[in-house]
Amino acid sequence: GGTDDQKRRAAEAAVEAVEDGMVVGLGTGSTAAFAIEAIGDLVADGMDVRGVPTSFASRELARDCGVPLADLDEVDAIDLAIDGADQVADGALVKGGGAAHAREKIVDAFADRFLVVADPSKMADELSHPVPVEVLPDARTTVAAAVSDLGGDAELRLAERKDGPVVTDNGNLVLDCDFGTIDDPGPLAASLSSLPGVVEHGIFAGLADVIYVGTDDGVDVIEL
Ligand code: DER
Repeated sequence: GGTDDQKRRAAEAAVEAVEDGMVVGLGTGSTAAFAIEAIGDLVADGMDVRGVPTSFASRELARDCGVPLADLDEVDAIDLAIDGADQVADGALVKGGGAAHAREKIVDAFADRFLVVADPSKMADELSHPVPVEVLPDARTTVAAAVSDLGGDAELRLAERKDGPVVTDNGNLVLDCDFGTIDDPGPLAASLSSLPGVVEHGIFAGLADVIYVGTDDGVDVIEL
């Protein structure tokens, strides 16, 4: 993965787009965390910003950083969403490393502008990262079988400091589905969405508006 300096540079560059009065979608992961901290600094300087968190983790961090929170049903619009990615290729993303992609996709897709914050290790010519798929617990075997029929290899995401599987904020499980190189993410995304028991998958195609890539000496900004 990238360095903290690269991640912080990407995050702080994206946060420059935050203006007084905005509602901002708060992404999940270590890169988005730097954005939440930077938004906390703006609030401390007197800016009126409300954050819509995408996970338990981003909600707790926003609280610690003093970012006022709003729920999705309290806001009319989300001006900007700032979120990380596990892989970026030609504007399409794989997300879900933090198992938060169900709520992330709701917020990121609803936002008027979706800004992705990344480091060079995330950038690729084609998507090849295993695709996280959140499933209803009872559907884990039927979805795994369907993923196999689609040419993928589904692996139940096990927890690190808990026996058994990772359980999402929504109480579901995650299958990490390795399809190898994904030549055309759109159709695969549609196939995954149609599988019974799939809550959400981590292919974010056609959603991102700008990619901020933090490098060792600056930030590359890719307008999509
Ligand atoms: O879970 C997610 O979707 C995160 O945004 C993830 O994709 C990126 O996390 P990172 O910034 O810690 O690499």
